[in-house]
Amino acid sequence: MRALRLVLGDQLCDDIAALRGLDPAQDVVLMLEVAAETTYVPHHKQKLVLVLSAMRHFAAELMARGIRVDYVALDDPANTGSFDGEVARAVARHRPDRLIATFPGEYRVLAMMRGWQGALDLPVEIREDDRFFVTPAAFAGWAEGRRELRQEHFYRRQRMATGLLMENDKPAGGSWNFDRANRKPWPRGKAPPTRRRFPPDAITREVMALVADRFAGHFGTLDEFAWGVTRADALLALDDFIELSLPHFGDHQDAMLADAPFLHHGLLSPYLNLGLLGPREVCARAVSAYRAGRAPINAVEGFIRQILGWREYVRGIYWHFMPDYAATNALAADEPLPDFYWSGETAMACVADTVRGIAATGYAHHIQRLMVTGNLALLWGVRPAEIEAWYLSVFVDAFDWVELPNTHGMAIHADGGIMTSKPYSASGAYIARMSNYCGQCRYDPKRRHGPDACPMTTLYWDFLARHRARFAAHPRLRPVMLALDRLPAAELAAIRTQATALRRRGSDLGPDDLGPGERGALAPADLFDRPNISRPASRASRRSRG
Ligand code: FAD
Ligand code: DLZ
Ligand code: SF4
Repeated sequence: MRALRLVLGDQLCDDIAALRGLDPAQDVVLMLEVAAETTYVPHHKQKLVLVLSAMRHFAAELMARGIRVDYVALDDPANTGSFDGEVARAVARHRPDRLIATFPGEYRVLAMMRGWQGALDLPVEIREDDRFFVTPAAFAGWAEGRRELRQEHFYRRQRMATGLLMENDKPAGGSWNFDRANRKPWPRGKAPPTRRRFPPDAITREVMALVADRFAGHFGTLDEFAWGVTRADALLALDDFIELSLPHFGDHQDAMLADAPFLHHGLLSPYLNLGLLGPREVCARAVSAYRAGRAPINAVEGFIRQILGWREYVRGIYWHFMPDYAATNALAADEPLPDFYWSGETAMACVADTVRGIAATGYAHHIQRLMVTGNLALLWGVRPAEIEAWYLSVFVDAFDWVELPNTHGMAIHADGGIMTSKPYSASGAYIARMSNYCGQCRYDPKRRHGPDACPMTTLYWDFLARHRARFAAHPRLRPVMLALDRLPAAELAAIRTQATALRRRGSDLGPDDLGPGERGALAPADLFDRPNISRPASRASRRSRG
């Protein structure tokens, strides 16, 4: 045999680098389901089904085209459970001249791959993953000598380099960024759109049974599994998005609505990240819709920026700064992750709805991730590794290269400002403006302390006070710092006491802690100075990097 060609679970594309030049007469494609990858964090059950079912479909498609695939299933009794073990067994089985792989999506996996040549005494070629617009080396070239690595600068450069949404070297529509038009809340009384679902086929049902049996303790439910698992499914999802949702994507990009996790978002990240769709084709379709007059510039520019800008930028940041990036903790956050991130049991309507949606679908849209669960983790001061393990576990689209910078950098500012010069911190007022959550919540987003105070708001003012020295000089935070300074000392003290009590409890006030009649009667001390509830060991501690 000539070449053994490794295809990982997030490299499911015909044109992946490792498959280029494949000789069907002599080469074998290697695909591995391994226990270590299914458990390095307690992945959502739907993520396990999505990855494993998509891998099985992809292998079947290759085989149908006459390509030899050596597919090691998770329940193969001889399966050693790790990439290292299975690659070694496959090399012994096939005795190839060389192993060809594509650059992986995780530093952890790259470290493994780099050990194979020595361990197996075999040439190992790790090819560039050219599904992305920008290579890690090109990103490093862009980053070199810059004082700040801002996404907006990177994005403009990518627009010019690719010509996407450009007209004679000028940005289409006369502006690089139309975000100001993209902050409308969801119209009151308007029903959310119905999005396409993909009913599980026989292969997916088989994987669902495997996951239900073997990963019963993992987060999330399987009942509503409706993700596509093939390229054909992903193309249908893309068609639907371009025709039905892209025209509205911009207007409501930042809106949140209870019981409606999808709205007009792309729902494309699982397909992009697994390789079932390519970023170039997705961008090209969006630009064509704009040129044909079927989608407005604010929508198409906003969408292109997410893929050509943010997605490429976070990957660049990941490979540029790893492995040290994951270890920073600029705000000295040291609180354990509250249990309600897993259970959804909280009286905070915004958090409960977001966690409920994630458990049911493996998905939350960007503003829920950033401004609800992310903002709360930032304000609460959750330890970076714990909140990052949560994000990596619960989303079907979560892979380290994209999850880590978004969480560590964008959401919790643990990188000290590499990604954003100021944290995305917000009080309940932001959530009240952009959603219908607060109307259904027993807290009041305007209250900073006291029994009805919104925990987001309490923790926001506490956050500003705790990090005053660090952020006081930031021009965009100056107005809130002035407001902080104007708070009467007694009020600030009450806020800080309440924030400490919230953290000590490890939860907000549980739904049964107060009857409606009692709310006004209890002073904060009565509510919070109780013994801490017992907390099971955090699942996040299972995560290991390195
Ligand atoms: P849309 O809103 O329709 O956006 C279109 C596409 O743009 C997405 O499919 C995605 O590929 C890309 N995109 C948008 N924003 C980002 C971004 N900030 N970074 C990278 N790509 C982006 N995205 C993931 O793919 N995997 C993750 O694990 C992940 N973790 C996140 C964690 C946090 C704390 C935050 C704030 C964001 C995270 N994101 C992650 C980014 C973003 O929230 C998701 O890409 C998006 O919600 C996916 O849904 P969609 O396809 O409907 O996106
Ligand atoms: C996420 C995941 C899971 C759950 N299972 C597998 C697997 O069994 N085999 C595999 O090749 N990949 C899996 N993945 C993706 C990997 O954990 C990892 O993110 C990628 O290999 C990095 O490119
Ligand atoms: Fe969330 Fe506060 Fe609004 Fe309740 S009041 S939904 S906790 S922001």
